[in-house]
This record gives sequence, C-alpha cells and structure tokens, in this order.
Amino acid sequence: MTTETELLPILYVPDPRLRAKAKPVAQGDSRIPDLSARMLATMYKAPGIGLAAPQVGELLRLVVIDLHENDVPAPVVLVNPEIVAESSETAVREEGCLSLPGQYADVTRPARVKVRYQDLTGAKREIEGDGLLAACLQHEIDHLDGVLFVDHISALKRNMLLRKLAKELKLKAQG
Ligand code: K1U
Ligand code: ZN
Repeated sequence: MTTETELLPILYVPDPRLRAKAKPVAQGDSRIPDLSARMLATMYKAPGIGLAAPQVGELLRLVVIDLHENDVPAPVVLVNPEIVAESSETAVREEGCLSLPGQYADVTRPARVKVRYQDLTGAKREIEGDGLLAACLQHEIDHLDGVLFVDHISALKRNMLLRKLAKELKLKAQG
C-alpha cells in the first residue's frame, strides 16, 4: 500500500502572507520533515522548480528546489538559507512564480550566488551556482522576505502584470 503525500494550497497575490517576513526555523523543529515533503510534492504537482514556505502560508525560512535537470530528480531542502556571496556581474532571465500563475517577466539579478543553509539533519551546507540555479535560489530567498519577482521590474510593467493577474484570477473564480 502507498500513501500519497498531502498537497498544500499555493497562495496567490495579493495574499498578505506573501508580503510578510518569514521567521527562522528553530533547531530540531519537528514540523520541518513533513512540511518539506509536502512542499516538494506540491512543487512537483504545480509544476515548478522551487517553492518557499510562505507560498503555502507557513511563515518559516524554508525552501525546496529541484531544477529537474536531465530529467533526474534532485530535490534540495534548504532550511534558513542565506546568500553569503554574489557576483557583481548580472544576468537577465525570464521568471515565473507559482503565486502569480501565468505571469512572466525578464528579471535582472546577480549572475552567480553562494547560499549557506541547513539540511534536514541540521548540518550546515552550501550551494553555489549560476544560470537557472542562481535565479531560482534568489527568487526563493526573496519569498522569505516578502519580495516577489515583480518587485525587480519597472512599476509600469509590474502594474500591468498585476492587473492582468487579478483579471485572470477573477475569471477563473467565476468558472
Ligand atoms: O517560487 C516559485 O514561485 C516557483 C518558480 C521558481 C522560479 C522560476 C523561474 C525562475 C526563477 C524561479 C517556478 O517554478 S515557476 C514555474 C517554472 O519555472 C517551471 C515549471 C515547470 C518546468 C520548468 C520551470
Ligand atoms: Zn515565486
């Protein structure tokens, strides 16, 4: 017999929980293994390449990612992640967000970052990269501080995109 991991509902903008600053995860917090497993299942189902705990209403500094490179599953759970180094060189990449479904924009960010975090055993780890990994790490850590990818684009583009999202979500709610 197999038991399905329960999925979590993803919050959409303008839910105020997406704008809150998340709290550090305490050492030995017994909720984290189950919450991170449910976040991974929710991310895979969406589908997405990352998910931050505030996107499922948990104001904790917890992120899951899996870039699905070469179709090989490579889930990473990052507890209390922080950027400890970033390149001065920048890169532009189109980003989406599971909390702003169907909306995309080019975002400029540092091209390379190094992130320090704890794994599920509490061990200190580091992950470093460029390309999609760098964009995804920065996007997810932004979520922990209530920052969305639309905060990195012009006010004109942001307002257009947020109006489009509101219209699309209203139509969806009407069936
Ligand atoms: O945090 C999120 O909302 C997840 C978001 C992460 C992200 C995407 C692009 C650049 C930076 C960060 C997503 O996963 S949006 C969906 C997506 O990008 C994707 C979905 C399926 C296959 C490949 C990508
Ligand atoms: Zn996002």
